[in-house]
Amino acid sequence: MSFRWVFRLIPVTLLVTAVAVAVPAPASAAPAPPLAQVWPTPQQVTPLAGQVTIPRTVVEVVGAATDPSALAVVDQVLRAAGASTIVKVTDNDQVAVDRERGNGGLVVFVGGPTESRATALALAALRLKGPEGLAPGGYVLAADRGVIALSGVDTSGTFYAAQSFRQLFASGTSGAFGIRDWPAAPLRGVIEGFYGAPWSHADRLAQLDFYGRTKQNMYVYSPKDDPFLRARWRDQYPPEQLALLSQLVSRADANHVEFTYALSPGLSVCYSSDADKTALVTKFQSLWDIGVRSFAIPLDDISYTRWNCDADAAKFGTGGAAAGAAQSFLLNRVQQDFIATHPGVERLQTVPTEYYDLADSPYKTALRTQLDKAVIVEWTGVGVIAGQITEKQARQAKEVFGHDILIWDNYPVNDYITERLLLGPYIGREPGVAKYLSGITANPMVQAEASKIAEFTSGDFLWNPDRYDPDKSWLAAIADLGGPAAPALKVFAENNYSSLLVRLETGKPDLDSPVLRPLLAAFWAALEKKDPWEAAAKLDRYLTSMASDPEDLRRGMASNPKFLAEVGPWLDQVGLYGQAGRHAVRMLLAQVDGDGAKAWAERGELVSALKQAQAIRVPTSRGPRNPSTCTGVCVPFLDSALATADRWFGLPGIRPRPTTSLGTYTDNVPARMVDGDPETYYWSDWAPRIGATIGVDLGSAQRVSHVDILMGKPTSPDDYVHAGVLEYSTDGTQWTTVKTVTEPVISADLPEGAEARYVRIRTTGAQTFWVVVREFTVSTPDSPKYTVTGTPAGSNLAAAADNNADSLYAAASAPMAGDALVVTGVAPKPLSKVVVLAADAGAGADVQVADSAGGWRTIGRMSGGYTELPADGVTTDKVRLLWSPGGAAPKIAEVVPVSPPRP
Ligand code: LOG
Repeated sequence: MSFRWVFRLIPVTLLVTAVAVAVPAPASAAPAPPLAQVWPTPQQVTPLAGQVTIPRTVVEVVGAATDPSALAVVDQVLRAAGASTIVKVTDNDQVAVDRERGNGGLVVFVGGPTESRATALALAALRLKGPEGLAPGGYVLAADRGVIALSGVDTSGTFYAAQSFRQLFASGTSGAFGIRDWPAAPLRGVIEGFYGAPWSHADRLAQLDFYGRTKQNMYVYSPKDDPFLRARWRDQYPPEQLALLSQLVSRADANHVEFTYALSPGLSVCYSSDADKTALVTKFQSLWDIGVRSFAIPLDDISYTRWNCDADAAKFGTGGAAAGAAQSFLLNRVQQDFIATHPGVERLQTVPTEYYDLADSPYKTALRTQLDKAVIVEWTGVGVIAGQITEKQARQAKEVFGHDILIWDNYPVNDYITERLLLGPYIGREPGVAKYLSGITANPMVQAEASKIAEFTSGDFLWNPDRYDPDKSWLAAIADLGGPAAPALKVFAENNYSSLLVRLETGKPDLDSPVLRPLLAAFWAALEKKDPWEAAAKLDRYLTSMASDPEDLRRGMASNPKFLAEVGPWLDQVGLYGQAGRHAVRMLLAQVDGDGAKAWAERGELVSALKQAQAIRVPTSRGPRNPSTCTGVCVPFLDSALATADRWFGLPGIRPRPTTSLGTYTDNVPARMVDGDPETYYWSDWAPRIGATIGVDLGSAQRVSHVDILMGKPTSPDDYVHAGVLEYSTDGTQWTTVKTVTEPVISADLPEGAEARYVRIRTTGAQTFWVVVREFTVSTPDSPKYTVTGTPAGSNLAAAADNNADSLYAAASAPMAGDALVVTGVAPKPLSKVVVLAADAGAGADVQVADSAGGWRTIGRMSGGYTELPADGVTTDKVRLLWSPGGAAPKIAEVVPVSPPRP
C-alpha cells in the first residue's frame, strides 16, 4: 500500500481540490454550516468551500474489519440519497480499484485505522489528521466534492462517524467539511431502573437503536419489576426469556451499546453465604453465555440494618459499617470468581445502599476501604432526584465513595409522579460532571418513546458538555422524534415541560408551559388596560395549536403508534385545555364588549372542556389518576378567568381550589368538595395520619368571614376528621386556629377582619376511618347569603343562589301553572339589576321582585341562557321566577340580585 494507490483511486482533479480544501475557506464562502445538523454537538467542525452531492453510482472502499453497523448506516444513507449502485472495493483489491479508476464519481472510505488501510491515505491526501489518540468512540469525518472518509479511533468511532454522516447527508447534499469529534464522558446512556410496568421487548429494541443513533453506549437492564432481577434473583430465566434477552444483547452490539445486566439480590441475599455467591455467579454465567459482557449488582432501596440470615449478623455484626463490609465481601467475591475469570468482561458496577448523598458514614467508609477498586459505584447526586449536580460534588463523590463514579440520574423517571410526563430538556449538571466521572445513565419514564426527548438531550450533554445548550438540544430532540410533526410535538412537550431539575444559570427549576405563560401574562395585562385585542389574538393562536394538538400529533406521528398510545391521555388533556382556554379568552372579550349572553355561553363551553380534561384518567399503581399537563398554568388561568367573569356577572367570584395531603379513593377527587354539590364528595384513600390536611386555596389573600364543611355521607357516616383543628393562613406557613374539629358538620365564623388565602382542617389525632368531604365552603363578608324555596321540585334547590355559577338547581319536571322559584336574602337591599344564568334555555319565566307592600312587581322576562334585567334601584329581599307552564324543566345555575356598585 502506498500513496500511489490513493492517487490511482482518486482522479487528479479531485486531488487538486482536496489539497485546496485543506485550507479553511472564509466563513462567508461556506455553504450552510453542517454543524447545526449533527447531534450530539460535535467537538470540532471545519466548514470548507464546495459541495458534496451523492451521485447515482458510488464507490465504497472498505476493509475486512470495517464495522458492519457503520457500513449498513452508510449504505442506507447513500441509497436514500439516490445512489442506485454502490460499488464495493476492498482496501487491498488493486484490480477492482483499477477498474473503478477514473470514474470521476464519489468515493466513500469507511473504517478507521483498525478497520481499513485505505481511509488513512484518503485523509492524508486531504491533509487531515486521522483519529489516532482520540478518546474511545472518537472519529474523523471529512467530505469534499469527490471524497467522503469515515474513520473511527475504534469501530464505535466509525459507527458514530456514520451517524453524523447520516445527519449531514439526509438531503443527499452537504457543504464540504472536516469533523473531528469525540465524547467527553466514557459511559453515556440509560438505566431502565424505574418502578412500574417494565418496557416491552419492542420498546427496548427501539431504544437500543435510538442510543446508537444518538451516540450513547450504555444500557443497564434493571427494571425493578422484573421478578428474575430482584424478587426471584436466584432463579434461572426460562429459555423463552433468555432468548429475548439474547436478542437485546445482539441489538445492543449492533448499536455499539454496552448491555449491562443488573441483578438486585438485596431483598433476600445472605452476603456471607457461599450458596448465594454461587447462585449469583451462576446467574451471571447464564447471561454471559448469551453474550452479556457487562454486569452490575445494585443494592439500592433495601434495608441494610436488617440481615436476611443469622450468619451475616455473626460474621459482620450490626450497623452501617457491617452492611458496607458485608456488601464489599460479596461484591469482591463476584469480582474474583466471575469478573476476573472472564476476559473481555467490562468493569462490575454497583449501586450502594447510600446512593443519594455525600455525607461520610461508617457504611461509606467500609465501601471505600474494603470494596475492590475495580468496581464502579453508582450515585444519584445529592438527593434521589438531584436538582443540580456540580463538578465539586462529583469530585467529592469520588472521594467519599473511594471509587470511580457513574451517575444514576433520576431524570426523566416519573415513577414517583405517575400523573406527569417529563418532556423537558436535561438541565442542571455542570460540564465537569460528564468530564471527571465515568459517565451518566439516565433513569427514564415508563413511557419509552416519550423518554427519548430527555434521553436525546442527556446524550448530547454527555458527548459535549461544554457546548451543551439545553434549549437548542431540546428542539433537536423534538425534531428527531417528531419529524414532520415537530411543531405539534413541540406544543405538546412545552406543556409537559417542568421537572425537579434546576437550571444552572438561574438556580431555579423550569416552570411548565414556557410559551403559554408569558402569553397569558400579556393577556391579563392588556385586559387590565381594556385593550386586550392584540394580546388576545396572540394567545388565541397558541391556544388553537394546543386545541388541535391531539389531531395534529395523531396525524403527524401516525408512524409512531407506540408514542401516541403512551401519551394519549396527556395529549387529550392538552387539547381540552387549549379548547377551554379559547373559550375563556372569548368569554372575557365578550364581557369587554358588554355581551353577557355570549360570555355566559362561552363560560358553559369552558366549564365543559375543563370538566372533560379533569375526567381523564391514567392507570397508575396507586389507582386511576388525572394526568397533569400545563401544570400550574392552565387550571389557574381558567380559574382566574372564571372568577373574573363571575364578578362581571355580579357574583363574588371566589373559586377555591382544593388542597390535601391525602390520596384519592377511586374517582372521588378533591375538586368534588368545592363543586357546590353536596351529593358528590372527595374521599381519601386512607385514614389520615396526624398532621394530614384537607382544605382550600382561594388563590389570593382576602377577607373571609365564615366556613362551612360537610363531611361523611349516609353510607359512610364515620368518614370524617374525628380530631383536628380548623385553621387559616395568608401565606401557607403561619396559621391561625379557629376551632377544634370533632364533628362531621362544621359551621364556623371567623374573627372580624380575618384574612386568608388558605383554609384547612389539620388532623391532630390518629383515626382508622377515611375521610369524606362533601363540601368545603368559604364565605367572604361580601358574599351575600340567600335561601331558595319553590317549585318544581328537583335536585339541589339551594344551588340556584349559592354564589357558585357551576352548581345547578335542576327541576325534575316542566313547570305547572303557579310554580315559582323564590330567592330570599337576609335583608332588603337596593338592586340595580337581576341576572339569571340558566343552563337550559328551554324554560321561560317572569322575573319579579317583592315590593314593600308584599306584592310582586315583574321587571321582565327570563328567556334563553342569559337574562339581564334592570331593577331600577328597587330595595327588596326577594326575587322570584314565576314559571310559564310547560316548556323544559328549568335548570338554573344562578339567580343574581345585583346591587349598584358602591360609590
Ligand atoms: C430508585 C429508582 C427509582 C427512583 C425514582 C435509585 C438508585 N433507585 O429512591 O429505582 O426509579 O428512585 O423514584 C429510587 O434511584 N429510589
